[in-house]
Amino acid sequence: MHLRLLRTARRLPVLVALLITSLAAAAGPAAAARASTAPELRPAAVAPDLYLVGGLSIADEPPTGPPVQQVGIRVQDAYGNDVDDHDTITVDWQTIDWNAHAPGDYTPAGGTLTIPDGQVEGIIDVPIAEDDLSEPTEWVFVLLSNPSGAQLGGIGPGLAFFQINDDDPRPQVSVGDVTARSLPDRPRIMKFDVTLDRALEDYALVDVDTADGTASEGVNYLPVSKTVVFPPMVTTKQVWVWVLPDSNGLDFELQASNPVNVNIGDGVGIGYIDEIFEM
Ligand SMILES: [Ca+2]
Ligand SMILES: [Ca+2]
Ligand SMILES: [Ca+2]
Repeated sequence: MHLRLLRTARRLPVLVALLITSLAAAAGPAAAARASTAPELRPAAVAPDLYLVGGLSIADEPPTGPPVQQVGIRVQDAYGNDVDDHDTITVDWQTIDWNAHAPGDYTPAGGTLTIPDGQVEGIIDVPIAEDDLSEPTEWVFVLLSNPSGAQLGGIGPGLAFFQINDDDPRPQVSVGDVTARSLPDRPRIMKFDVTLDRALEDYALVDVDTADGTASEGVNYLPVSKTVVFPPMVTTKQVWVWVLPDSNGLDFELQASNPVNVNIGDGVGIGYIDEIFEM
């Protein structure tokens, strides 16, 4: 083991010298070609460096049917200029979920894209799905691979992506009413349902605060002030309020405010502290 290390160490200067020699050899003709101004000395068969560049395209979730989103892949030189004079270019492609998910948001797709001579752009078609779900803005990657006639460029490199804008309304958040009697000897809990009228594929927030009606905070109930968090696809959360003894016949409110990602529907729940019969 030590002998092998020693031998490698002794060869290092030789290896470095070989590397420098080969780099110099590789750079030599190119440097000479750049330095020369005589056209006849330029290598005639050297094609310009071409790159396949995918950008961001934007799709709208359609109201009906599964229309197709077109993702453009452009042929550009090293300076970002479009190039249409090139040999036939081919590249494989494949869709990949980012925060959009196939097949609910789009139809997964893949294939080989061909960009003929004379065209500066090739188009990839991806079907977009329709749903009734309220969603955040979502993105899908299109991963390029195995290019022929050009290199992978742009972000990634070799990545394009497209955005899907949702077309479904935001949920409405409501606070339900609660009726319960207070107990003579101890506090009891009133459970308010805070609900979304439709599912949301995103987080939703809303503040809730108690407010006096005929009942007074600290005397008939303990005040609550908090933020209710709905994780994605959760439509019901409960807020508990402690009602103090001997408060029957009075009422207070639980009020919603400051919604995030939702709108407020019936934003006031009434807490009726009443003499109802309980099983
Ligand atoms: Ca989605
Ligand atoms: Ca929709
Ligand atoms: Ca939707």
